[in-house]
Amino acid sequence: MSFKKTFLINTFIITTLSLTFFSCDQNTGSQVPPGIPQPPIEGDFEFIPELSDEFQDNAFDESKWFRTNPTWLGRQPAFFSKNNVAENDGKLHLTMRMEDPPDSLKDKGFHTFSSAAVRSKYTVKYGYFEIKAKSMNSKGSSAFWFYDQAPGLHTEIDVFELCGTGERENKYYMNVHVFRTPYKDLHWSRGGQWEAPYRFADDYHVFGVEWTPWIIRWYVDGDSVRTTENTHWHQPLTMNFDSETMPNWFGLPDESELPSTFSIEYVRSWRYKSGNWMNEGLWTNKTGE
Ligand SMILES: [Ca+2]
Repeated sequence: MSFKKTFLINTFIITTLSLTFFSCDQNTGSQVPPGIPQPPIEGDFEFIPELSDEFQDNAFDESKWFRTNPTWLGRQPAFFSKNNVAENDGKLHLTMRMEDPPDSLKDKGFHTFSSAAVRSKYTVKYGYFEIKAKSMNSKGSSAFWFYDQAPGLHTEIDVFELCGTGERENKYYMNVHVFRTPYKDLHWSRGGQWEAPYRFADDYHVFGVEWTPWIIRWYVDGDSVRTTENTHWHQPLTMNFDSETMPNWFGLPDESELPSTFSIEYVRSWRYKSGNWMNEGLWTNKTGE
């Protein structure tokens, strides 16, 4: 068989397989891989079904996710309401709206706004994680982040916190926080920022984070936008999507902007298959600073 003929046949087979292996989501027109999704970066990865969801069922998966943050009521003045979390049209939706809080929250600084949070029931340490999402078109935050609190450890990795309108509407904020270590009870953070040539509330984009014992690297639509040394983030963390009012940072949303919705087309997660470092906490600086 000539090379050309082989090439043409191979091309035909690959094209046919590609068409066969990707079904089209009729609601959104997006491509949904029916098999096990492959990570877009190189590495010895395995898929984590417990921390992945295509949100195609129109039914919120209670086996994977809490419909709120079970240990936090929200950032005042907005309180987390389970009614603001919905799965439909192949997406997970988190909404912020004007709403008076229940009486039990009124003396805790909550008023005027309700918001939404989804937290994973599983924790993970290291891997590659990505979501396809569109931010709220308001000053309510849209965030994808990891954290957990334990007696001697409280750390956080923010893949993004977005402010949908105003002067920050194209700013991509990537912070890592340390609140507590076995060595020190002191909050500090290391921030990073990238500026997009578009508004995050206008369209869906793919946001990823690569978390290894050595580095944390952020991706937007496949391009690396920041890398920082991993000096402290060696704790199994929960995965979170939420929206908060940020009165001291973004400013409160204007009434005319609400309700607004942070929509997530999918979340996909992979962990590293092997490596002796998987169960080690590699503290580079044991003073906790
Ligand atoms: Ca979807």
